[in-house]
Amino acid sequence: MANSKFEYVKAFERDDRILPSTWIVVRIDGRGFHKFTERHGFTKPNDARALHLMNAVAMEVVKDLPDIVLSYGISDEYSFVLKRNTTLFERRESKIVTTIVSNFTANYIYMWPDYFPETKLQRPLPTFDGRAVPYPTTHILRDYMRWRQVDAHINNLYNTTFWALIQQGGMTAAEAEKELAHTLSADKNEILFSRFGINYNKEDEMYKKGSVIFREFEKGKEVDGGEDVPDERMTKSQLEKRKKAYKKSQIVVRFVDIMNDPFYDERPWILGTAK
Ligand code: DGT
Ligand code: MG
Ligand code: MG
Ligand code: MG
Ligand code: MG
Repeated sequence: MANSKFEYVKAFERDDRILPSTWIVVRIDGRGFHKFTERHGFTKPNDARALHLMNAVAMEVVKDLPDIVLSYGISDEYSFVLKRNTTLFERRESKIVTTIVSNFTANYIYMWPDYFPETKLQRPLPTFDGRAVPYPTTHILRDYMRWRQVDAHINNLYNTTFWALIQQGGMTAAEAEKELAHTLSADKNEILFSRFGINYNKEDEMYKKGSVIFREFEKGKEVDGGEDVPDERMTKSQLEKRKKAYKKSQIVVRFVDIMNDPFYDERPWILGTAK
């Protein structure tokens, strides 16, 4: 950039680099999706097309930013975990968040017709907000993931029961809400089973667990995404090796438990081995 007497305006910019060696979670969330889903005729409580679209979009984001080691999606939101030692955009918060948000939004609109061939997108077009939160320990990051998955479970059990009462039980929304006030999980399971013959355990795993995106490697060719050394401290050949391994790895979406150890123990390349 050429020097000019106007350069001084740069001094007004804020340094927003995120603390080094912390896990960075970027969570994006659809803006006003209550309305958006109504207007576009989403099925209730879950629209499989919409969730598969969210997953396909998140996959594109992960392909674009290989430092994302783990992602988790429910409803109109997605969380992206960047590896602890990422140096992406010098860890500048606004650059990381805006890049992910605009990539996600652009892909959502681009891929919409593949998932909703019969529904033309209407204005206001879907947009997403985003935030980045640094987590200093793997333990806290794991609790963040648990928080989102517990939320998915609680909401889905509630919504499944709520809509069964309305769609199959003929209740109004107000009646269903009243029926469910002060009920526990066991009560909702019971309502579903005894009144509607629905065994909640047999509901779609994607609805119950949410969607988890991560890398699978060929056996023996795993590349650590969590606890590895910063890129600056890796040799050229190490970087080259990782690039090759990443190219050969498979980005997958699974509907699995991320509350407990097995998911992470079986895949130490995601977060490393610390707990
Ligand atoms: P916000 O995020 O503050 O701009 O406002 P909303 O309206 O996006 O609220 P939020 O994000 O708390 O809740 C997501 C909304 O999207 C909620 O009203 C339910 C709706 N939604 C998400 N997934 C589905 C779906 O698969 N089917 C239907 N029918 N609605 C869905
Ligand atoms: Mg909200
Ligand atoms: Mg929203
Ligand atoms: Mg939401
Ligand atoms: Mg530029």
